[in-house]
Amino acid sequence: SNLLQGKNIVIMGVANERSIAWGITKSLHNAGANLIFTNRQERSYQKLTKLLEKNEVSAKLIVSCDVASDESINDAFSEIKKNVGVIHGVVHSVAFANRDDLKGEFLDTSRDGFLLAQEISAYSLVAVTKAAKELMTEGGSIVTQTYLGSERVIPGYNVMGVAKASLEASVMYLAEDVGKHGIRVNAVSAGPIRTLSAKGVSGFNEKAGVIEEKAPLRRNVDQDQVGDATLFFMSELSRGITGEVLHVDSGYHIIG
Ligand code: 0WD
Repeated sequence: SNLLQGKNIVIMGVANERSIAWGITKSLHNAGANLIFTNRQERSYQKLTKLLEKNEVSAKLIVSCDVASDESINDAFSEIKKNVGVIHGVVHSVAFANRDDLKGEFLDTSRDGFLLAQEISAYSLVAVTKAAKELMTEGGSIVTQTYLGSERVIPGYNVMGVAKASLEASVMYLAEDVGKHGIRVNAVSAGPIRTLSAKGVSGFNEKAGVIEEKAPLRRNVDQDQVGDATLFFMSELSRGITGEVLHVDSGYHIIG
């Protein structure tokens, strides 16, 4: 398709081939988007350039960006402005919590662990939206990635569930602020997918098993399905939608 022909879209959070952001990359690339990537670590940069080469996807630009730092975010978007100019979309696919806080009881979460999860997984969307807005002079779409652990207690998800609740509330408030500039902000709530980050959450296999047993579609979702839902949010097909959380989870969230 050519749903995103001529659109410049920033993708944050490709760590490797299993990353949700990589599934999104494939969908947006196939829709004709020009892609700009940000990643945190040198290691991810090496992996990303190899992945792009192997899949014959050409990046317009790759810049480093640690969302823990306002300076890093501002430098990244300045560089994007200098090299690309106007952007039409941002995919925010980053989160982090200490491994120790993703097992046992939520009650044991430390002050630092709580704040870290909030900073990287929720506040980062606020800071990124603010920086990106300056480059979105033709309007645009911002899409983040969330999980059901924000709406109900999912054992082990703990501090990240609370951070995702904060992320989803941020989606609403940001949608209100940037809506008047023609910018939409939405979230995709994916079912469990085996990625580097998912390995840090205790009980992953059980979670995936429950989906196969109980979700209406009786199967797990993959990165490509999240990619296509994100493409919908990036494209004009979703032009009437903002502040929304769309579940891409085989329908699991409707089951009591
Ligand atoms: O089951 C799952 N895997 C689900 C994940 C279900 C529903 C939602 N999600 C969410 C995650 O919570 C996250 O928000 O999807 C998003 C992407 O997660 P992923 O694809 O599962 O994880 P992974 O492949 O590990 O990518 C996470 C990225 C990595 O990218 P880089 O390029 O930095 O290696 O988040 C990055 C992490 O390193 N990240 C950061 N990026 C910039 N600054 C930072 C940071 N400070 N910390 C972590």
